Amino acid sequence: MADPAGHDDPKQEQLERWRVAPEDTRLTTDQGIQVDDTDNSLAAGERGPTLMDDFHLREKITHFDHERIPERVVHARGSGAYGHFRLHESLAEYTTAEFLCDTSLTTPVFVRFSTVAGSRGSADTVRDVRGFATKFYTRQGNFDLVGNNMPVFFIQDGIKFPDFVHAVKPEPPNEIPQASSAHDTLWDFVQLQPETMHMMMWLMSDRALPRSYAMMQGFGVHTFRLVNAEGRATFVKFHWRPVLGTHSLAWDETQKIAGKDPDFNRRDLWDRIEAGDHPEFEFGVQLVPAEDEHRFDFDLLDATKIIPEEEVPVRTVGRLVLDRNPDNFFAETEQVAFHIANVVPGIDFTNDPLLQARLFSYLDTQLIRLGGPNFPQIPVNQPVAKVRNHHRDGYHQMTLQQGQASYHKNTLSGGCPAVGGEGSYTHFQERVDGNKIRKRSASFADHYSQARLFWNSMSGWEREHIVGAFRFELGKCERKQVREGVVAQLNHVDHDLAVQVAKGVGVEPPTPGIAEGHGRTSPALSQDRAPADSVRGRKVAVLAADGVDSAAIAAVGEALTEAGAVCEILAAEDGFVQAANGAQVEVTRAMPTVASVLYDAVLVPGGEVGVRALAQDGDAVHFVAEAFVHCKAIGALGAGIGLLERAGITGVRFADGDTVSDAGVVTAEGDASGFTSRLIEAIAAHRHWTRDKDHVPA
Ligand code: HDE
Repeated sequence: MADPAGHDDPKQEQLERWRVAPEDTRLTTDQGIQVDDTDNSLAAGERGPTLMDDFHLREKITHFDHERIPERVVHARGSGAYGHFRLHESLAEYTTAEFLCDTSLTTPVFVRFSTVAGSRGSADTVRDVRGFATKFYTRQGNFDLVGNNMPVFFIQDGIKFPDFVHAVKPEPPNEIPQASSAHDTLWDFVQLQPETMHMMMWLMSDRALPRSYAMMQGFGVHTFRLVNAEGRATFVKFHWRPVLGTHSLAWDETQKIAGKDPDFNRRDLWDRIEAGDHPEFEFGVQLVPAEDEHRFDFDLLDATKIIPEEEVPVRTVGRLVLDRNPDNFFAETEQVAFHIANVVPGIDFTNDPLLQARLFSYLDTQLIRLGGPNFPQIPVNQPVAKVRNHHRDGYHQMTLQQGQASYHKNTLSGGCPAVGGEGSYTHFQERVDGNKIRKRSASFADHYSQARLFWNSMSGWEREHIVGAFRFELGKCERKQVREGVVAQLNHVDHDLAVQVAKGVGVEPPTPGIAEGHGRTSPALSQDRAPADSVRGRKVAVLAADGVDSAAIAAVGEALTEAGAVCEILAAEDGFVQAANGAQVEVTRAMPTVASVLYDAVLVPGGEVGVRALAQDGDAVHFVAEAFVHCKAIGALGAGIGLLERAGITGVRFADGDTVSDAGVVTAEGDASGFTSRLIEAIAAHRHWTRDKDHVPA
């Protein structure tokens, strides 16, 4: 089977034998017996009792009763897709992992994106870390890169993970709040565990609110090792970079989306792939020679630290394309089992104590979640490499192992499966020597320098968003001492930040002088620098009513669609609107079924009569005002400008003859020449965060 780019795809070939289509089939029991009636139970007479003989009823109900499995203890809410990884620069100098050496290979992958704290049915757009887990089905076996969209973590040692997760999850007495970190237990944990501070800066930043799974970075977080043919090891950090840039939603918007469309990111991923607008990510590595292990002012084994890109550049060596939606959510996305210990020859671990605990946890958790040791046989989990071993039996064993010998060594099966040979995994021979102690290394002690580096590297609007997030979250904490404790911690990061947060949450501003300003920045950390040159997959709402200028819709709409955007025509009611020239314009969606928060941009075409109708429609006025407040691109043509004025977006018409009245607001009175390209540019910029929007109620 070939992928959309025409390459052979051994994983899809393997999955093909498990796929079952409903066409031309008849309903049967699990035993293959054809069923004559599945709507009425077998009963003794029309009003009589149901009979035990009804094996179909019993089987149907029993299977239904057992449909649910435990959700993941963290990362329960997720969405997956298949895709392909292609290498364009060989890393053979550093590793023997074939898929990182041979640039002619295409490696099939399955990726699952997720939120962390919420339950399976929680909303996508909550403030949270996002999981970015990739299973590479390599010819040497499965390699799982189980990462996040933030490059650091809350804790340094895995033994704190249950404590941290208990603190962030809903509180025990009442299971409130769902999928939210804005509550006392999390922030109580934070105030007492200063190693969380760097990650909390990321979590309070816009990184926690991705616009799309196709617009967020991914990080392996830990330092891993690459090992080459000579046995030489190089430290490595893994990176994913979205080709569309790293872009985020506005906080107010995410909260509204959570109600309007809780599946927002899931739907976006699905729709992009269905539309052929395949999410793409560049794969990069930061390489650190073994002899440089102690070169940094932090410890490479400390997962609360990044290696600033300015110190060790990210080398881009490959690309991931997601191009196929799963056939069945449960069978694939729910049953996929990632495990950080799934590595191929040439990739090895380090002694990062967070990573070490993960090496235990993932296999252990799958045993309860997927009900026994044979989950690697579930189709989505099967490697494309051959599996041969002496593992036997257990629940749901699918393999018909032949032969008498299920032990090594044996003569009865000719000594097979044999051990070793070319391509066998050998562990890196690290020398380890030490006393058994429970003690955090002194090299892990600095919890504030990189939190400060992050803050220093933010642009003005990013800082505003961070302060707003801290104020929101701490403002939800009932206990004043928790708020005070966190402000005290923030004062170690940056005094100005601490004061701004303190003011918002009714806490006495701390005294200056605790934080040692190192003045360093890492420009790569700011989203202000994200590529913003494409409208691929951007959703544009075109507001229409009877009397609309249909020619403008056609001309601008066509240009936007050609550039890769998705235009939807919204009107008060579904069906058609009658254009000014008498033409019928088909409505994509009725306005009451959607909301401006579900779009990236708004276009108000001209047409005097149509615009007058929109100006009297509260939904339409609110639509534009809200898009303005969320800093989205807004285009208005001719009479359409009137709707912007009605919405309270001031200074539009009379901006000293200039047609652009505000960042990202694009207008044209008569001749629309240049309008479309300016609008496209404004949409590609993603958001106009510096816009003065406080005067617009929405
Ligand atoms: Fe996980 N994590 N984790 N984690 N994690 C799980 O495994 C765990 C950590 C991450 O889409 C669980 O199958 C421990 C860091 C992702 O299926 C569980 C520790 C990072 C996913 C588990 C960590 C992650 C998980 C729950 C601290 C980023 C979702 C269900 C020692 C590098 C994978 C499951 C998917 C899932 C344990 C810390 C990422 C319980 C003990 C750091 C993306 O095994």
